[in-house]
Amino acid sequence: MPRSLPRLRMPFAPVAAALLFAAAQPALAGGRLPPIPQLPPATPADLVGTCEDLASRFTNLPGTTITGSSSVAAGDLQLAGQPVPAHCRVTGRMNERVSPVDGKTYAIGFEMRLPLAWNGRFFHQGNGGIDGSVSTAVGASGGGPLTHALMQGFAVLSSDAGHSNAQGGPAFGLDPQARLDYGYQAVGTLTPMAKAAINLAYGKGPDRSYFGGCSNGGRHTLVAASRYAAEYDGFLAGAPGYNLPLAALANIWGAQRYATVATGDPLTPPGLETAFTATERQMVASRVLARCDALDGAADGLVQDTAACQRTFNLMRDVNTCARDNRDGTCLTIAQKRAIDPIFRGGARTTDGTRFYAGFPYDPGVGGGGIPFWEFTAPLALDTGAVGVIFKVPPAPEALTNGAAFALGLDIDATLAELYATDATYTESAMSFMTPQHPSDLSAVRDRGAKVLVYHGVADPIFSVSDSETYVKNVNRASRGQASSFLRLFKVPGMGHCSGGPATDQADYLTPLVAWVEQGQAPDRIVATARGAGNPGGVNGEVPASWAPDRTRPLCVFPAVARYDGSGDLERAESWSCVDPRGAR
Ligand SMILES: [Ca+2]
Repeated sequence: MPRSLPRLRMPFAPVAAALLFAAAQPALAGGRLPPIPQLPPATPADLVGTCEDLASRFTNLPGTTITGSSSVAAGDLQLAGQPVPAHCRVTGRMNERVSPVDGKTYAIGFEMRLPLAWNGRFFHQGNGGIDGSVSTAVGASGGGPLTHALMQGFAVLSSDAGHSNAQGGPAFGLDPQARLDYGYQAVGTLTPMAKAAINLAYGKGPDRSYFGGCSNGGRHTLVAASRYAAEYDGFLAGAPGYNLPLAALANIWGAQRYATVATGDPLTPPGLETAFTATERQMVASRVLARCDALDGAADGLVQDTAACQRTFNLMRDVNTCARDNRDGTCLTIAQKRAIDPIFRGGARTTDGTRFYAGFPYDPGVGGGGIPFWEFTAPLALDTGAVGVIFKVPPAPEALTNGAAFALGLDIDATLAELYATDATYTESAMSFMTPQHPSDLSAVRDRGAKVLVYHGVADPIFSVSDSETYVKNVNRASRGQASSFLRLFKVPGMGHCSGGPATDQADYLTPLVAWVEQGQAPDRIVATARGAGNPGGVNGEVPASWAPDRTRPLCVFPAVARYDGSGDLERAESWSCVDPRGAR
């Protein structure tokens, strides 16, 4: 382990973090921090001129080439069967250049969607994966959304973060500047351009500015909260991979463990999946339910009290052990248990036992449909290119052509050090350019009256909800136990990565965030809906048949959990209360 590897960036051990969190509340609750200002609300305005003439009005934006501006009529875009209002679509690119390293041409590609009837707000959309394409600038969040930022009248920006996947996917990582743009600099370049463009389009800049996205988009959001706090008033971070390089390496570490008990060829996703089959995952989910479902007052297929479940469920004890190697789907072998349990309960570790990424809590979502992609395909096909070519110093281009062998043969300890390394070509490490600069310090956000709303699926198999808990605990500790006045985490039981799973995964997070930022109405609970049969946002096939198709549940502010009131319709959020489990003990 090199001396440069900063120990403070390591997630706290869960027990230690819990103690710190518990201790911080009573001891420091009386501490005085400066008052938090209330930001005034945005006021609407109409587009000045026409969509078609925006290109000529945007010609003097620094470093920017506008490639198109056109009208999008009401209804040309649909959302959940509803017409998206009329808006302009402006496309362009910034900072076009030729790389001195790989000779390719790079630029920051973007589109803006500017409503004719504007609500006075800007929404910077962070996209998923390794970026590289300009996703439609609508500002969606929540599973099968029924509304989104564009629908609500925001001016929305989306970008490729400085590279095009058409040029070789993760190969952009060979270019140092493209690494930095992906990490944070594209956001820093685009933000003043977008605000200036909005000013030209409407005759005033945005009254209030928001940043949001899920997965890597959630990472962009928390990085923006760290680096660009002065530019944004609200941050909506879904499943934030704010330790993304560590999470990617942890996923490869997990694949190496699965490979030890695979009966098929572990170099292929189906072969790797033989380590922990769909039948076995669903069996484990049923055992989790048997132990944990009723802890929240109702055996309803959802485990609300994740922490209590981790204390209650024990894979080694609560799942039958197969006699010899007779894997018939009702049991796991001893070898399977020893390989799999540390992925969930322990978290990824170096050979000397140092944990470098969070574990994943047991939840009924372990049987979810998104698990095999993230557990068995991603480590062989996605994490390899990211770790090998975008994050490591020096990069390993062979990861582009032989990803599976690269992953299963990777030296985890050495690679972990390389995530913190620099050299003459790559002068900033991945852990510097990909993550928040000082993850526990949101004082700049707090002191200007901005707010951060995080949501995260409890069964997310790639970015651990436990890592988001650690983020909140550390910010809370650094802000005298008063983080909930500007940072709130809403866990979504059963939900996988950003959506899906046996869960109530459909929610509008943006409206409560705006009410918090602009009206001072802090969200205590957000009602989420299951996407059963007939849901206009798209049906989630993983909603169990035993649930009402439109079941609702409150999502609670961590560490509070939803608890059934003991009477009232079990299917409705109104029958559930958010309870702090620490007070209930
Ligand atoms: Ca339950």
